[in-house]
Amino acid sequence: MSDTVFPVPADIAENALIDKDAYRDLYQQSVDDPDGFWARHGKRIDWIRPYTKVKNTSYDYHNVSIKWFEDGTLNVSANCVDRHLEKRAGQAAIIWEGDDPSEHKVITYQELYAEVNRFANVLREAGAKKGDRITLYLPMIPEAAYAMLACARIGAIHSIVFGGFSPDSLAGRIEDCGSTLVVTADEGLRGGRKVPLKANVDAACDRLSGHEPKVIVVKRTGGDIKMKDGRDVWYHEAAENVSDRCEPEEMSAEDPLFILYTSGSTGKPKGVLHTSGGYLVYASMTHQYVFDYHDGEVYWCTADVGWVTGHSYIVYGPLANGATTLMFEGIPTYPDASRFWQVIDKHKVNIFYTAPTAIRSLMGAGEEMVTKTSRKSLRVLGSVGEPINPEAWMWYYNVVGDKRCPIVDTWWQTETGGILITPLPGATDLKPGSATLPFFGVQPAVVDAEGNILEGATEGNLVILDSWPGQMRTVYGDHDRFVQTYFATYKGMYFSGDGCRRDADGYYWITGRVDDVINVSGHRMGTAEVESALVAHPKVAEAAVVGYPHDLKGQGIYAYVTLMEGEEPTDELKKELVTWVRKEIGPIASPDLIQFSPGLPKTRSGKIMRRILRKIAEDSFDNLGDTSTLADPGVVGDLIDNRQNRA
Ligand code: 6R9
Repeated sequence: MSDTVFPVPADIAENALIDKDAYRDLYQQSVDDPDGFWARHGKRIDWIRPYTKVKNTSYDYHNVSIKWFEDGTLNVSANCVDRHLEKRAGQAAIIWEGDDPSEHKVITYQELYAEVNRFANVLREAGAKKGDRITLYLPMIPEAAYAMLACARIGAIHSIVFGGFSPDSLAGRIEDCGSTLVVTADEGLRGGRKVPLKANVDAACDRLSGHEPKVIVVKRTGGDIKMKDGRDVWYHEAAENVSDRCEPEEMSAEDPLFILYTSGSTGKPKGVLHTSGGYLVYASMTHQYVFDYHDGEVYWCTADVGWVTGHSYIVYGPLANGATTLMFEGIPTYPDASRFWQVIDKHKVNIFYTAPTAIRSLMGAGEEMVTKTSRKSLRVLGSVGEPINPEAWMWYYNVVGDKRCPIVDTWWQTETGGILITPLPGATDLKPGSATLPFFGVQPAVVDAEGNILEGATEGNLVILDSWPGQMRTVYGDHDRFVQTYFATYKGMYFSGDGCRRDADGYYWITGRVDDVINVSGHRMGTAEVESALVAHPKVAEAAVVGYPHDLKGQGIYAYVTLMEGEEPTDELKKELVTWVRKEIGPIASPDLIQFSPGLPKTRSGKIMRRILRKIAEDSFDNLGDTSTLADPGVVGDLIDNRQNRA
C-alpha cells in the first residue's frame, strides 16, 4: 500500500466549506455532544413541526432502537423541490445525459416541481396512499427521480429494484414488501442495447402468488410491449388527466422513506429501511461537505438509482441542497471509453463521483482517451463502492484530475444511508487507498474477533460505536434479523461486515468484507444467493461460492459445483449454469469461474469450509490453515489439482 501523502491543495483549502481546524472542532463537538451538534445541524432542512427531541438511540442487543428528531414533521419532496423555488426556480436541478450522446435534457427546479407534483397525482390516482410500498423498476431517466420524489410527496415508501435484476429477483422484492404498485418503463437503453424492463415486470407478475400490483409504464424507447387491460397504464396518458399540484403529506421524521434490498451473508436480500428526517439531514450534510459543494456547481455521480449511492448522492442529498445533479443513462464505454470525460466537458462538471471498477476499466483504454478532453471544470473527484487500489487512485489523480483535484474515497454502505469515513477536500491530506477519517458524528473502532476494542495502529474488524442520523432503522418486516445481522456479533456495537486497518495517523484503510458477501464491480452479492440459484438447477447437487481477486471487477465470483450422480462435467454445462444464474438473479451475479468438484471440504458436522475454498480460488495453496477437522481431508488435494485456470 502506498504511504505517500497528498496535502490539501492551497486553492481548495482557501475556498473550502470545511478546513483543517473546522474539521477538528466540529468533529470534536459532534462526539462530545451529539444532541447539541445534531440539534443545530438538523435545522439545515425545513421542518413543518420543528423537533424538540434529537437523538434517541440504543445499541443494546436486547433493545436495539434508533430514532432521530422523532417529534419533528417534514416532507422530503418539499425539501428537495418546493423550498428551492424562491431562489432557484430557473436553475438546473437535473441535467439528464442520455445513452446516446445526441440526447440530453435540462430540468429546472420549476420544471421538477411540476413533474413531481404530476407524478404524485398519478400515483394517487392509481390508488397509492401514505405508507403503501411502491416498487420502481426504471432506467436512468428523469422519471426515476420524479417517481422517487413523488412517492416521498404522498408518503408512500419506494423500493427501487436495479434494472439489471431478473424477473425472479424483482418478484421476490415485490412480494417481500407487498408492493401494490410497480412503476417501470417500456425498455431501458444502455450502451445502445435495449433492456426489456416491461417484459421483465410481466414475467415477475406471473410469479407472484396472491396479489397483482398495478403497473405504470413510462415510455422510453417506444419499443413493442404488451399492456395488460385493467392492470397496466401508460404514464403519459395518466398524466394528462391530473393536475400539477399535489400537497405534500406531513410526515413524521421516523416515517419510512424507502426500502432498498441488499445482499447479506445469509439468506435472501434484506429490505433495508430508511426513514425521513435523519436520513435527509445526513444525506444532505454529507453531500455538501464531503464534495465541498458550492452553489451553482455541476455535480455528477455516475451510480444507478437502483443502488444506495444513487438514492443519497444523485437524488436526495444534492436536491435537498439545491444543487445541479447530473443523471447519466448510459455506460462508461459507449460510444467509446472517452464518454465520461466528454460528458464532463459538455456539461462543465465540477465534481465527479464514480466507482473504482469504472476507473480500472477505463485505465485499460489508454490515457489518450482522457487527455484528448479538457476536464478543466473539474475540482473534486470521488470514489465509492469498494476499496480503490493505489494504482487506480494514482491514475484517477494524475490523468483524470491532472494532479489538481483531491479524491474523496468515501466508505459507507446501504445500511449507513450516507458516507461515514471519508476525506473532506479542504481538510484532509490524502493517502491513496485510504478512506481516511470519520465524518462528523461517526465513531468508528477496530475490534478483534472477540470484540475487544483495539487502540492505535492496528488491524481488525470495523465497527461503529454509536448511531448517526442516516443509519438504517430496521430490516423491513424483520426487526430481529436487523438485530442479529448488525448487533449480535459484537454486543453494543454496529458491525459493518468490513475488515480494516488503522495507521499511526489514525487513517482507516478498508480491506474488504470479512463475511460471505462479495463485491463484484462495486455490487454486493451474497454467496448464499448465488449458491441457492445454482442448486436450483436440476443437474447440480451442491455448490459453494466464494470471491477471488479480479483485475477489473475487484472480486470475481468463483463457484465450486458438485453435480448430481451421473451428470457429465462439460464446458457446455458450465455455460448453461452461467446462463441459469443470470436468469435466476441477474447478469451481475454471473459466475466468472466454475469448477466442477466431486467433493467439497466439509467439517464433520457438514459445514463447508469456505476459508479453504477462498484460498484455493486465490491460488494461495501454501497456507490453507488447519485442515485436520475436515471429514475427508483428501478432497482438498483434488480441488487444488483441478483449480479452474490450471485445469
Ligand atoms: C455505498 C455502497 C457496501 C460495501 C461496504 C464495503 C464496500 C463501499 C467503499 C468500500 C472500501 C470504500 N465499500 N465503499 N470499501 N472503500 N470507499 O457501496 O454500499 O452497495 O451497500 O456496499 O461496499 O465492503 O461494506 P453497498
